[in-house]
Amino acid sequence: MSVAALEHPPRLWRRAEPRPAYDVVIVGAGGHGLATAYELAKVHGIADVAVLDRGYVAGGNMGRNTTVIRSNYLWDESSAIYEHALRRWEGLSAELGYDFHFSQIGVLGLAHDEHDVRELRRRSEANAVNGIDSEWLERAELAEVCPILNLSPDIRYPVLGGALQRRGGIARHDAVGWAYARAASDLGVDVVEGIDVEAIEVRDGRVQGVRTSRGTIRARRVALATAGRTSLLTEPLGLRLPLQSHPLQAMVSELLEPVLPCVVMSNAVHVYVSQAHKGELVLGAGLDRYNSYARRGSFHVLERQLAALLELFPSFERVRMLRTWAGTVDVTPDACPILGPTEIEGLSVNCGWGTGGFKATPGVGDVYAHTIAHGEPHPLAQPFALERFRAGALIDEFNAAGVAH
Ligand code: FAD
Ligand code: PYC
Repeated sequence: MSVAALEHPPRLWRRAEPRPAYDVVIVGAGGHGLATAYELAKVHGIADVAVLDRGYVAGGNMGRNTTVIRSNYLWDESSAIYEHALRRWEGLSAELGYDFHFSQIGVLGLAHDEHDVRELRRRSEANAVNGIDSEWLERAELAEVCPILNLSPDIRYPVLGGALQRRGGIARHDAVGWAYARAASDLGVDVVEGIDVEAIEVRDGRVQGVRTSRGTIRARRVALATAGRTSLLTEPLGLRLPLQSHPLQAMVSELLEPVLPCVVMSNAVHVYVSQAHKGELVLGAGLDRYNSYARRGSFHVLERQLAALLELFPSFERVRMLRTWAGTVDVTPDACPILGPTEIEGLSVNCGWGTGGFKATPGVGDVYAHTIAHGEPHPLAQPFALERFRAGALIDEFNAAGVAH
């Protein structure tokens, strides 16, 4: 391939100026907003769409996550939507014409005590019933999957076994956002960066549009894809969402030769780690416990995750960390999303993905687009309606969420 062919084009998507009116305004140019716009245009023929972002494409959680993709959730409702997404991931690079390094290197969840063993085995069985690949591996079998993992019985929390989803993996998160932005833009969607949506305009119970830092934009339908900042837009409408926003931090190391063959996650000692294609270790841990919209977190969370990393991988002792950052994640009382229309006609919400929405991106795209296009939830979204908090039909996925909350 010539050097010119390898060069990145100067712009991937049109630099759009906001127009005074659209059929659909999507707030948030993270993966979810962009994937939704793409599906609206491609599948439903609705291209009179603007995606508005106060920052830049994939500058929110989309470009800040640790890129773990898997579908091994416990309950039928959630494993169905995540598996739908995983199947979409498997063909997505070809569909969008962009190589964002989706790699099914496998995701291994470790068990360190009897409770972990019971929960991971239970989840593997539940996954098997739903046709989702997940294998329980005894300690002796783990060395084959991850030779550098510390399997000594003499550590603080010895590894007792693990659940492996071989079809799980990683992808380059920001490039996924760029791929969707380009595809949506090519289909006529306006992707507008640097525009703050200050309020949603509602009259007589019906959405009218949005008031932004660049003037009012009228819209028949407004769809939020604003993750940790969603309540800021819904509260003034009297629409209270059971969401708490927390910082979630991550970090990357210097570049290493390939050493880590799969994603490894441990809820007990609390760290999760993978190796990106370029060679960095990408790792994270639990939430910062307090509520905050600030995209920074506390040092002790970083310190503890590094201690956990060294316990599991003593060979990383001299690895230097290059960068830390944080995103604002939106956590619900059952660690599941809120997805669907609201009591305000024309307004729908997609939020509450918390620490796990990157993997859902392509699934959210078509499920949310369907919801917006038809004014009613896609069958996969139905269990995730806001109504479940009134009805008490919660879907507890805290164990499968993979991040201590
Ligand atoms: P975002 O990408 O955050 O997009 C929301 C956008 O809305 C932002 O760009 C923001 O600027 C914009 N916005 C907000 N308010 C306004 C406004 N008023 N006006 C205009 N624009 C606005 N998930 C996984 O599946 N696997 C992981 O390994 C994983 N690791 C994570 C690690 C970290 C450190 C973090 C922070 C998150 C992680 N997640 C993970 C969660 C995942 O990143 C999110 O659930 C997912 O990216 C949410 O996608 P989104 O498009 O809804 O949100
Ligand atoms: O949802 O798998 C996940 C995850 C891993 C790290 C953060 N979230």
